Amino acid sequence: MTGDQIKAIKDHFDDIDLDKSGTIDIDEVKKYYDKQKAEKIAALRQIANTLIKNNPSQEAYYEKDFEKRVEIAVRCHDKNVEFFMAKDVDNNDVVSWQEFLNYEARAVLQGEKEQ
Ligand SMILES: [Ca+2]
Repeated sequence: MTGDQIKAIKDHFDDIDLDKSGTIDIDEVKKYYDKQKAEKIAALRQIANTLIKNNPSQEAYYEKDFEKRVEIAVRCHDKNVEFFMAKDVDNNDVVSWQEFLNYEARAVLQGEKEQ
């Protein structure tokens, strides 16, 4: 691990740790993924609008398709939150910097090995 890699992990941690308490709780994780979900849904909406504009007779189909994709985005959000909280190894309901670093460092090293 280089200093830059650790700094990138720390920046990511600080992004999620909204109240800068040094630990991440489930509300902070939800807020973090809520933002991603909102961006994803906005992007899906824009794609649907473009498709409908180009092919108005298929509007009902594109609307259904949009709704399905939103459903998936919502399910992904819940899974992401659950998956994130699995980093809480000592089960005290918050993810500490140490837990986060251990997990992310492992992912980085795993990625380097696979390249
Ligand atoms: Ca916090």
